[in-house]
Amino acid sequence: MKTLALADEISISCVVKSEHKMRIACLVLATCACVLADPAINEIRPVSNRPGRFLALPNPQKCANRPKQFFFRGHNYFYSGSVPGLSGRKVDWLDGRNICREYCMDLVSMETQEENNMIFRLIQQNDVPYIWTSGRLCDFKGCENRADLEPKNVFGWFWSANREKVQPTNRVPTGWSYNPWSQTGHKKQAQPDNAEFDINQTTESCLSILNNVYNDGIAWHDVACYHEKPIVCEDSEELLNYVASTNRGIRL
Ligand SMILES: [Ca+2]
Ligand SMILES: [Ca+2]
Repeated sequence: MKTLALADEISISCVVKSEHKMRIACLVLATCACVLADPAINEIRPVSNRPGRFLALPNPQKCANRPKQFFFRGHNYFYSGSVPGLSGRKVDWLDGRNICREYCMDLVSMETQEENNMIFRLIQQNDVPYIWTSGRLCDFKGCENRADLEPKNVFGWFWSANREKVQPTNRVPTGWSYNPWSQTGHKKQAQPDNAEFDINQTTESCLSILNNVYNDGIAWHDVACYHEKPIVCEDSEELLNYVASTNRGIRL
């Protein structure tokens, strides 16, 4: 079974960048999904021993007291390795999202080169081997018959945190001066290369930043989602707004 959380499935039709009405509709749908809190999930794992996993709801108390390690363009961020109680923890991609979501955050999304440079610097300065980001391949239910997502390895990536498309993987993104995807990896090919599929038929559906694992510096790689890594969380406006609107007077 290759399905993802309902919140992602519902909103995948919303993977369009700046259609205002569409985005409003997506926000409403995503919020409903949060409120209903029953998105069934079966994660892609070679051996599935954790069926029926869910997307976590935000915890108002944790949102109000979330770690605010650094601040950029209106969002707070933290690296799990710097947070007491989380340092030393490595988690798979969905657990990573859920740790962040309880704090009204989500895994980090690098929509601009400036934000990406900041995250690369954090990784370099803290000597972090790798992290999860919210990047996800649209390869689950709801992604079929979408000509705009083909071929998937070029046009099929999006940021789960806000459902914005990741720019095409095979060129320098518009507004950037370099391609953040590594030009090498396990198969000595440019990323994303879906290399693990050849080994055990597990798709590399999640976006990780690796620190020089292939002697390639700090760069983006597609990686199978079951691998366990530290995380960087970034404020989720959607979850913060939801908690603010349902908890009168809360200071976030
Ligand atoms: Ca971001
Ligand atoms: Ca790869």
